Amino acid sequence: MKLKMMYSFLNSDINIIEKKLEETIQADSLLLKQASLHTLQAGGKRIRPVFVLLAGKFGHYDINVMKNVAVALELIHMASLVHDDVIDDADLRRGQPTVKAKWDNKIAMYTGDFVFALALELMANLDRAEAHKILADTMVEVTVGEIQQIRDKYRFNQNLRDYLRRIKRKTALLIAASCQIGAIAADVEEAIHRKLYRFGYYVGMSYQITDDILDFVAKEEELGKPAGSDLLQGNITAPALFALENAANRIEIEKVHEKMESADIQSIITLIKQSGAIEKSVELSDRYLSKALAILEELPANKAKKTLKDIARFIGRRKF
Ligand code: 2DE
Ligand code: MG
Ligand code: MG
Ligand code: MG
Ligand code: MG
Repeated sequence: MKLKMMYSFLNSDINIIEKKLEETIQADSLLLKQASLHTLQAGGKRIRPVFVLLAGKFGHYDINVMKNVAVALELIHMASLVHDDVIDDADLRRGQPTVKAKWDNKIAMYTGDFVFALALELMANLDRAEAHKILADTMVEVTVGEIQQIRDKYRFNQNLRDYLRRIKRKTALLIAASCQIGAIAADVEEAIHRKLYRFGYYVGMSYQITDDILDFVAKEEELGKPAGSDLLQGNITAPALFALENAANRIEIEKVHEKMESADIQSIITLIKQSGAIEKSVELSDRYLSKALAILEELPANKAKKTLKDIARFIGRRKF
C-alpha cells in the first residue's frame, strides 16, 4: 500500500495543510519566497504533519487548531534541512538542487532562519505552554546532536550507543514531538500523549536506521544522491558500525578519510554490504518498529491508531 493511501481519510485536511504551507511562506522578499517555495515544492513525505493530525484524533480534533501545529512542524523540519544542506555541502535533495546549490550558502542560511521563524509564528496561535517547551527542548537536542555528529565524524572507535544517541536527536525526537504536540493541541490526556511521544520516538529510530541502510543499498536514482554518501562524509552509521565489529573489516573501513573520492570508497561499501552488517541493521530497525507497535496496542482503538500502525510498518520497511 502507498503511504498516501494509508491516511486517505485525512485527505481533505492534508490538502488544507498543503495550502497553508504555501500561504505561510509568503514574504516581502521575493528571494526568500522563491527559495522557500523551491524547498516546499521539492516535496517530501509530510510525515510530521500526518503524525500531528493523527495524534490529534485521540482528543478533541479541531482542524483550525491542528493545522497551525502541523504546518509548523513541517516548516521546522524544512528549515533544518535547508541548514543541513549547507553544513553537509549537499547539492541535491529529493532529486532537486538544494537552496544552497540553486542560490548560495548565505541565502540558504537566511531561508532556513526565515522558515523557522514562520513556524514559531504559527505555533504562537497555540495556547499550551507545555507544547512550546517540548518543541524548544527538541530543537536544543537536535542542535546538540548535530554538533556531536561533527565530533563523531571519522571516529571509528565509537559504539552503537553513540550512534543511537545521535539519531535520536537528529530524527526521532522531532517525530516524537510531532506526535506529542499534536496530541496536546487536541487536549489529549497526559498518559496518552506520553505514549504517543514514545511511539513517535520508536518510529523515528526505526525510520532513521532504515534511512542509513538505504544510503548503502539503494540506487542513486532512488536516493536522489549518490549511494554511500554517509560514509564518504565520515558519518558512521549502523551498517558501518556492525561491519567494524570484524577485525579484518575494521582495517579496511578505517582507511576511509576526509580527502577520499567517491570512487575510492566503493570497495569498502561493497565490503560492508557483504559483511552481514545490513542484516544486523535491519534487525535493529525492526526492534524499534516492534516497540512502536507495542506502544500502539496500549492506545484506545480508533481509525488513527490503525493508520499509525500502517504507517509505522511502512516506514520501517520502506525501500526508498
Ligand atoms: C538531517 O540529517 C539533519 C537534520 C537536522 C538538522 C538540524 C539543524 C539544526 P542528515 P540527509 C541544522 C536546527 C535548525 C533549524 C530548525 C533552523 O544525516 O541525508 O544530514 O537528509 O540527513 O541530509
Ligand atoms: Mg544532510
Ligand atoms: Mg547532516
Ligand atoms: Mg541520510
Ligand atoms: Mg534523510
